[in-house]
Amino acid sequence: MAGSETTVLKLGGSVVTDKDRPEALDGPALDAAADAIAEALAGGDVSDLVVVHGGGSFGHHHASEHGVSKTEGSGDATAAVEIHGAMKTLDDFVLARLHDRDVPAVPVHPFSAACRDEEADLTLMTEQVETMLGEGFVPVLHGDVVAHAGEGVTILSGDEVVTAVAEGIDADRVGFCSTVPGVLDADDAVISEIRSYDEVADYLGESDAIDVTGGMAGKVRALLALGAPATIFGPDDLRAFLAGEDPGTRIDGQ
Ligand code: IP8
Repeated sequence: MAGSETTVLKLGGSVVTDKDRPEALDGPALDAAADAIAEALAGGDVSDLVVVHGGGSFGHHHASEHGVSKTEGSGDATAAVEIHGAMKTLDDFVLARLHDRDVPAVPVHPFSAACRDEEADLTLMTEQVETMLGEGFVPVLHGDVVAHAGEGVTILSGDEVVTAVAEGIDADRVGFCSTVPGVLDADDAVISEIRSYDEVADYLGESDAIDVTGGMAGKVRALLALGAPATIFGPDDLRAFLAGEDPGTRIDGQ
């Protein structure tokens, strides 16, 4: 039993959608994730839970059609609404599968709750997320478009949402359910723990540039800077993570 621990869980877009077909859900994978979440909540393994999902074949498809990325913006309102709309469609599927299992999930759309300044620094409002948790809801956020000073809108990845919401609500645990079982070493074995970037620079590369591709190097750097331990694991380990275990790779820079 986790008491009043707050957990932020990211469901990777590649886990819950079929990335090869535009706007295609991976129904069985989403069902399996929703089952694990519902059981963990019902069994008291997690208490305060925030879910964040990525874009998969919904957001990314429309983002590339409109030439919008984390750094390349667009001032076209139609582009912004189409990308955001695709993410809301995916979000509706995620909410519906959670509701089917009596999970009290409610949507939080980052487009209306976040912005980037001219240095691309992100501000995400989280008071509403805390109030929702206090009322017993499971807030569900997602990657989205975000108003970006000087750029119109740019893409806000689900990973950035996870980091910002975890910091904003002072989360105790952060989990990334991804298509890989963790951070892999040169022999493709899962590295069980990372406490500094130096330990993995040989596998992930030395570059300290901002990672615009959503690759593992940028993710590990961001998670080392987070005030809470984070775990990266594959879909088969979601139950174990929610039960309080650290499957896959635990990243703790504190
Ligand atoms: O899949 C991207 O989120 P991610 C969201 O977490 C959009 O990178 C709108 C493409």
